[in-house]
Amino acid sequence: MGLTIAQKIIKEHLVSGEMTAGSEIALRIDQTLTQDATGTMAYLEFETMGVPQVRTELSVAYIDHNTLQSGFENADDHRFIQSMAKKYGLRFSRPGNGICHQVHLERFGKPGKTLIGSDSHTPTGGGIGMLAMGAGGLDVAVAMGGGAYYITMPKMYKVNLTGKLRDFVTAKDVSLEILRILSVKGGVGAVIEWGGEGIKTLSVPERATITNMGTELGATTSIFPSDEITKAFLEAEGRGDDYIELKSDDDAVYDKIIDIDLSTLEPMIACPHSPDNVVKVSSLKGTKVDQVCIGSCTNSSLLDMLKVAALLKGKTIKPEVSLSISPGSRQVLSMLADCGALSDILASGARLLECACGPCIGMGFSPNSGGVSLRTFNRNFEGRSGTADGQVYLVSPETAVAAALTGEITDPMLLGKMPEVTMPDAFKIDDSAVILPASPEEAKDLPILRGPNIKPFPDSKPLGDDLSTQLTLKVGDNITTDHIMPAGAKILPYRSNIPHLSQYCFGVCDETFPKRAKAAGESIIVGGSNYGQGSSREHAALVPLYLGVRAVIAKSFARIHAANLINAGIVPLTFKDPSDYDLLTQGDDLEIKDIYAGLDSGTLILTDKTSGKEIALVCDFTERQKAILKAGGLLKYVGQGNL
Ligand code: MIC
Ligand code: SF4
Repeated sequence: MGLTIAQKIIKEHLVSGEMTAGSEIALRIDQTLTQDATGTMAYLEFETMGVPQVRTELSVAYIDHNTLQSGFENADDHRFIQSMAKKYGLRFSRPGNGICHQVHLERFGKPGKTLIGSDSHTPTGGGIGMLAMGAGGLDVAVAMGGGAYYITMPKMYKVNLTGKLRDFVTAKDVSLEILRILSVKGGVGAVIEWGGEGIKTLSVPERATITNMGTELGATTSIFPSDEITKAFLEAEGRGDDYIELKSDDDAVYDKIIDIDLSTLEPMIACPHSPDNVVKVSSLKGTKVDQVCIGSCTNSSLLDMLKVAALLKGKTIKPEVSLSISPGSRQVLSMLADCGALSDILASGARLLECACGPCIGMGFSPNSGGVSLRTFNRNFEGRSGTADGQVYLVSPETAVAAALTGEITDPMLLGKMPEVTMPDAFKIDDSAVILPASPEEAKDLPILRGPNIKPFPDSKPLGDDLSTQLTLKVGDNITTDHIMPAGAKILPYRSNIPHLSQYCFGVCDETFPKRAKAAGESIIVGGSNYGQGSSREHAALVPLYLGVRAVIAKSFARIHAANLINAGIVPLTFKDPSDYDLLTQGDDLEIKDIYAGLDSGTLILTDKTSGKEIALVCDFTERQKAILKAGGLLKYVGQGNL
C-alpha cells in the first residue's frame, strides 16, 4: 500500500508506535518555534529540564504577539526570551521582524522536516511540504530538550483541486469553502493533504493561507506536496538547497476525499462568531462596515499585500471605514516600500501597523462598539477583537479592499478588472533581525534576564483515586481557548503570571467563574463537543489548574487542548453517551471513585450526588498519558527522568 505525504514524513521520524490511525505515535522533531505569548512559559518550563542546549536541528524564538509595550511586562518577557535564546542555542527573531509563521515559511521551513510550534497556526509550514503542528508550550519545551512529540496517528484526508481560481476568488475563499463543508470540527484527528491538478495554479503563499486555516478545521495539520512551485519559492528566498521533492504515492489510501473545482468558487465570508459560519460575500451585500483589517499569519504575504496595493492604487477608502494593514514580515514590508506599493496603500487612507499579529489577537485596533470589522484573519471568536460586542467577519484581502472602498460588504468581483500582480523571482534577504545564539562555551556564563512579572507556575497534583467535588461550570459546544483564557492587549502581558491571569478565566462565558472555582477549592468543568478548539495556549489548562479544576468532562475535545490538560495534570474525560451531558447541572456535587481501576478498564462512573444519577465516562488514555496524570503532569513526569 502506498503512502501519503504525511505518512512518509511520519515514517521517517517515527520514534515509537504503530502508524495505524488512532494509535499513539512518538515523532522526532527537527525544528521548533515559539512566539512570545506562549514562549515565556515554554522557556520557563524548558529551564526546569536542565538541558544545556536545545537538541533540535533548529529552534527559533519569535516575538510577534505581545508587541504593544504599554508597561514593562511585555518588554521584560521579550528580554527574558532573548536571553534564553542566546544561552540555550536558539535563533531570536526580534520584535518587528514579523509574524512567526510568515517568517518561518520565508527563512527557515524545509520540506520533509517536522516542526512543532507553540502556536496553533504552525501548520502554515505545510505550504512548503513540512509536517508542521501546533502544540502546547510544554510539548515544545520537551521537543527542544530532544524529547519526542506524542500525537495520535491521524487519519488521512485528501482535498483534490481541479480548475483555476477566477480573478477576485482566492486561496482564502478555498479555506472558507472547506470550513463551510467540514465545519470547525471536521478535521479533528486528520491530516489534510491538498492535491490534484488545481494545486499547480497555487503559489506557496496561497498554499500557506490554506494550510494555515486548516487549523480552524481542527486538523492535526495540512500539507501540500513539495514540487516545482515550492522549489521556485525556496530559490527566490535564496534557499534552493533546502528543496526536496515530496509527493504521495499513486496508490496512497485516504479516509476521506473531497473534490473542489476552483473555477466554480465565489468570494466567501465567515460571519460572527465562528470561522465555519460561512456564506457567499454576495449574500451580505450592502452590510455597513466600520473597520477593515488586512494582515495576520493567514494573509500577510508579499503577494497578498501587492494585490491590496494594486487594488487601492489611486483610490481613497470611505471616510467611515478605518483600514489597517499589517505586513507579515520585515521582508514583505521592505519590499513593499522599495517597489512603491506601500505608498499606494498609504495614499488610500490606510493605517500601517507593525509586522506583528496586532488586531488578530486584540493587540490594539479593536473595533468600535458593536462595530462590523472585516478581517483577512483566521478567527472571529466572540470578544477576541477586544470589543465585546464587535462583529468580526473573515474575508480575503480582495473582499477586504472592496469593503474599505465602498463602506459596505461588497463582492470584490464588482471592482472591475483585477490588476496583474506577480511574485518576484528573488525576495529581499536580510536576516539581520534574527539574532544568533552564543557558542555553547560562551553560553555557560550567560545570565537569564527575568522581570518581576514572572511568577511561579501552578503546582499540579498527582491524580488521586477518588474525586469528590462540585461542577462549577457547564458550557456548550465549540468552546474555544479564547473563552477559557481570553487574550487581548490588557490580559496578554500576564502570560507568565498565572495568578493574575486567573481573574479572567472564562470571562466571556461567566465572569463569576474564577471566584466560584476558588471558593469550591477543587472542581470539575463540563463542556459540549470540540471543547478547547482554537489556540494552542497551555494557559487554558494552567489557569484552570490554578483555580483547582481537576477534571473536564466533555462530549469531545480539540487535539491540542486535550494534550495540554493532560500535561497540566487535569483529566479530560468524555461521556460514553453524549446525551448524558443533559443530565448534569452547574452546581451539582459530583463524585468519581476508583479512578485508578477506571484508567485501566477505560471506563469511570460519575455519580451526581445532587440528582442521584450515574453516568458512564470514557477514560481512554495511553500508558504514557496515565503515567503523566499519575505523576501530576508532564513537567513532573519529565522530572522523574522521562524526557
Ligand atoms: C491565536 O491565534 O489564538 C494565538 C494567539 O496565536 C494562539 C497562541 C496564544 O494564545 O498565544 C494560537 O493560535 O495558538
Ligand atoms: Fe498571530 Fe493571529 Fe496568527 Fe495567532 S492567528 S499567530 S494571533 S496572526
